[in-house]
Amino acid sequence: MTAELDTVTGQVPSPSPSRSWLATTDHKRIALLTISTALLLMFGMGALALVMRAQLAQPELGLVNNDLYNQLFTIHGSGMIYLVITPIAVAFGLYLVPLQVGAPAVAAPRLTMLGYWLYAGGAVTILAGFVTTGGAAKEGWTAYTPLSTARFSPGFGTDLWLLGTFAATVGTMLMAATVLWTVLLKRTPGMTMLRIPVFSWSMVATNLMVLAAFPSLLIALGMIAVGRTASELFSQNVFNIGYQHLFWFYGHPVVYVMFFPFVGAVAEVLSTFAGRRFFGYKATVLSLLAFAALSMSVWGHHMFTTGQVADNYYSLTSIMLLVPAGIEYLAMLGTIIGAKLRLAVPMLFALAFIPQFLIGGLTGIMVGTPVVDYQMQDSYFVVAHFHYTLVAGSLFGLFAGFYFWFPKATGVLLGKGLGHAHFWLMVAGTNVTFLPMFWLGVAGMPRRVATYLPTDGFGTGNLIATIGSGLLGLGMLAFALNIVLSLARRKRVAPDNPWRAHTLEWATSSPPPPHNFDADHPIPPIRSFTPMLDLRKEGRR
Ligand code: HEM
Ligand SMILES: [Cu+2]
Repeated sequence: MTAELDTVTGQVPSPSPSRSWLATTDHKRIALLTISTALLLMFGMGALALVMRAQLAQPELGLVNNDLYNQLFTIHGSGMIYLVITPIAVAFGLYLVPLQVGAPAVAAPRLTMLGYWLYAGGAVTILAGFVTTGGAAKEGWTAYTPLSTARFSPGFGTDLWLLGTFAATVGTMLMAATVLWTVLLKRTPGMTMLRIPVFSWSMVATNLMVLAAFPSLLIALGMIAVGRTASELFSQNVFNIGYQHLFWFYGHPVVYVMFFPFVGAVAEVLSTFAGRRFFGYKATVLSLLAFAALSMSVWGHHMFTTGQVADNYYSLTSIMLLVPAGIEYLAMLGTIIGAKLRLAVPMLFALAFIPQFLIGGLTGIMVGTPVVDYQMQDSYFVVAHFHYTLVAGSLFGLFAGFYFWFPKATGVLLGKGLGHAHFWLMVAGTNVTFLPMFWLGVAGMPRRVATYLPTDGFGTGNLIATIGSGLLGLGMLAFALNIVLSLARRKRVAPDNPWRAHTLEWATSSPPPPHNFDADHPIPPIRSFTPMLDLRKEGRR
């Protein structure tokens, strides 16, 4: 945008504050808009989960009816995936990658901004379903056919959901593409590919998966749209199975899109608070890329029980994922073992991530084994498994990164007391909510049911889970309060590098100037992936 000189004062007029945010081309502002929108939606989707948990607390409660319950789990699940965790994951990269690789701006900033607007518009479109006469979409986040056809899911809710999910997905893809472009082509001199930080590498792998996998979702959604007008399409089973292939070709990699960036964040936090370089940098980079490639070959494990896929093949590739995952775990452990750890709030979240995410990963290997999966399919065991990966894993990594980079982005540190309250309530809440669900699943409780019978014997486990979700709710309140109070009081003003971290973004001011580095905050010489640590070792900072 060329700013015109004011002929009277000779100064460049600054745009109005709202315009400078809503039509900004600064990657940091676009990212902060995305993260704020997604956090608001996270509270909304979490509130829907609390209603579900209240309904399930005891057998035969009548808080919500079956129809509304179906809307709740559909919008909760699809909202969390399409509108909360995936966009935040990509937006973390949008904020940080240009800073970490020393670029003054993101490549194609207007395309990036369009991405935000498509995403925000998509979110509004999906939620608008709640005010239509038939209610919001109710066929689950997977929208399997023929359930999602006009015959079984009449009403505008599903149409709005299709449109909104499509728009939000295109928006996320635009952001991912411009970040990838930035890393590949806009690095500062000296910043070779093997000197970009682990977090930026995790975003390279993530964005590659976004670009490779998300188009498949767009085609799958398009297929539903066709089927909603030409209903005979899905009377042929080949199209129903075909839909599942297209959906899961997207659906498995997206799970990794929702945790790679947070593994990257945890890696930066662990090495900072251990005061060491990240252990096994090259092995981690290779394993991230191998992991991303392999993730494109396992989708059929979601279709074992259709009897239409080669179980042995998909089981083998799924179990092979243990190799790159194991390398990343060893690298994380190698970074912290024997080091003197500083237990600041970001580090607490990063440390809890390690064992909790392991539970999600190992139970994934269990359901990746056909004999186990035939038994567990569509039970609460699966609900427990994926919430361990998404809540106990991704969300904890997200919070580690959030507390870590909040001072860089805003110039103030988040409060410690509320940070600790948030952390401990999350640890207790997560495990009390989701651990009993493994046993409920083994005992035979199916997922996506609005209630159960007193004779089923599911009452105790569900009551415990509901109490846990109350703790999670309190934890999230502490988090919200912490953000609001820290920003309003601005008591703990952040220096440039409050944690003594190692990577390039800490060389600039907090918050960074519009073009990331300036005369007061020049880019230091880049000789490794830890330029700030190098400066400190040379005694220059
Ligand atoms: C924070 C606390 C959370 C609680 C208490 C919670 C609770 C629930 C409940 C009760 C269900 C319904 C299970 C069923 O009937 O099948 C559900 C489904 C689901 N949740 Fe969560 N959830 C939480 C967070 C998350 C997060 C952060 C994600 C992340 C991406 C997520 C993703 C999903 C998905 C994908 C489904 C499946 C929806 C479907 O069956 O279509 N949840 N959750
Ligand atoms: Cu999968």
